[in-house]
Amino acid sequence: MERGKTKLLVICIAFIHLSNASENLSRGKPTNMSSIYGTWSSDLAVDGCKNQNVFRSCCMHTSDQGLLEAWWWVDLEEPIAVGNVLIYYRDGWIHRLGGYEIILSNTSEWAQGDRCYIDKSPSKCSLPSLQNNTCQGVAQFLTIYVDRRVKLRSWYSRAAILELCEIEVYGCPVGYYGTGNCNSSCDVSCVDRNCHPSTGICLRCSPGYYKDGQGCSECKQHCPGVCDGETGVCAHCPEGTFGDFCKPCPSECASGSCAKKRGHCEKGCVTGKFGAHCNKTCPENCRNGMCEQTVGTCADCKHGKYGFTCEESCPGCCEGRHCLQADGTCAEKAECNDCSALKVVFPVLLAFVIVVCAFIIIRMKQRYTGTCGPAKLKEPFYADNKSNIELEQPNVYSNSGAVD
Ligand SMILES: *[C@@H]1O[C@H](CO)[C@@H](O)[C@H](O)[C@H]1NC(C)=O
Ligand SMILES: *[C@@H]1O[C@H](CO)[C@@H](O)[C@H](O)[C@H]1NC(C)=O
Ligand SMILES: *[C@@H]1O[C@H](CO)[C@@H](O)[C@H](O)[C@H]1NC(C)=O
Ligand SMILES: *[C@@H]1O[C@H](CO)[C@@H](O)[C@H](O)[C@H]1NC(C)=O
Ligand SMILES: *[C@@H]1O[C@H](CO)[C@@H](O)[C@H](O)[C@H]1NC(C)=O
Ligand SMILES: CC(=O)N[C@H]1CO[C@H](CO)[C@@H](O)[C@@H]1O
Repeated sequence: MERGKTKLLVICIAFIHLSNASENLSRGKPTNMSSIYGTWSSDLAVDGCKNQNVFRSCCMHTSDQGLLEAWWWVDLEEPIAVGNVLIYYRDGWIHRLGGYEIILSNTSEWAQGDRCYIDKSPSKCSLPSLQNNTCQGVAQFLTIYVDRRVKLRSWYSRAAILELCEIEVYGCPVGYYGTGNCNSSCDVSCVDRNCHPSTGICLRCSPGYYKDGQGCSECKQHCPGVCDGETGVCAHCPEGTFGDFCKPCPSECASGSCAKKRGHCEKGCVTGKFGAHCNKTCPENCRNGMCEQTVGTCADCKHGKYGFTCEESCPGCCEGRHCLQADGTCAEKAECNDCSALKVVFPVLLAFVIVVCAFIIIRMKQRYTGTCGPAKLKEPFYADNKSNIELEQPNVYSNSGAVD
């Protein structure tokens, strides 16, 4: 409840600021300081009078009694995203400001606050009486502090004394930005809606977002809610993703998982693919499309092919058959010869046999014409004789009973 009310109040105040945006955020705000000299009170540093002559009653002044610390603060009355601070110092007395610090805090206990600026000017001449310093952070109190407990440089005053004529704090109420006009809203992706008062860049990004140029971007798709606010690097990538931003593993990795860092496929590739990222295709003649992952040599070749990548055809007789992958020699030599016998020798042989048979048949036919076959074989004597003599012989011998 209390928190909600405060928020509402902040929004209302912010709205007032929108309508008076050109006003310095420190002007007329409550102030305090460590000690006072004469009538030069702390409020004179936010009265809008920038005259740097201390006798014009435009500057505050702390005690001149040789104190070793001096401070002055302004209460901005709400958390302000501070951008820069203008300091108008008393002319001619800048050695008293040397080595000063600007401190941002949320309470008047400024010593525990953040030092947003520390002067390190090497000489009096390098510290002009009008200072314009970048001082970034969210705070309600802004303190100027001089410490002479240790005198760091010879040109510094011995005692700590502050004579601020005007302090202008530039910034915007938390949640708004705009140059000299806080009329733009900081993005929701900024932590607590805090952004740089003039650029609108998030001071920090909300959980689930990271700094991305001017704004904050959502953590990458596969890195749900847990990335580094500055770099966007994922704290933890889920299985199946890799790299700083949890990119999906290559789809060709076996079992869809890959090395967390660089995304190479540790568990091999899906069939037909090879390479560290499994994005290369195995040679087409690998048996079953499978090849070795690093260089893509085939584990085995399709029938009729050989070589590391199975580009070569098995020679001659082995075509369409298996030959050794290493050198192409036929794996089944005998079968290979049979194959050639059948293909070449058999038809020739067949033709030859046919021709011979035909010849014999013709010859035999010629011999049998008008004879009584069997007798002829029993009469070797007459083999040399003329056929008409032979023709008459069988009758003679068969009649005599010499046959059998
Ligand atoms: C202002 O500072 C003085 C010490 O210099 C302190 O005693 C006093 O309480 C402070 N006032 C406020 C309102 O903080
Ligand atoms: C003041 O409080 C805000 C939150 O309201 C916080 O963001 C900021 O860091 C604080 N500033 C300092 C100087 O502690
Ligand atoms: C102070 O510096 C800021 C940037 O740091 C700049 O925008 C602004 O104009 C300067 N103001 C003066 C009066 O020089
Ligand atoms: C903010 O004010 C400036 C100048 O007054 C104007 O140009 C700009 O459009 C305003 N932006 C918004 C968001 O109102
Ligand atoms: C395979 O992927 C790697 C890493 O993404 C890439 O460098 C390479 O060029 C890709 N190769 C092919 C053939 O696509
Ligand atoms: C940006 C802005 O509003 N600046 C004003 C701060 O206050 C002084 C007067 O003290 C004006 O002169 C500036 O213009």
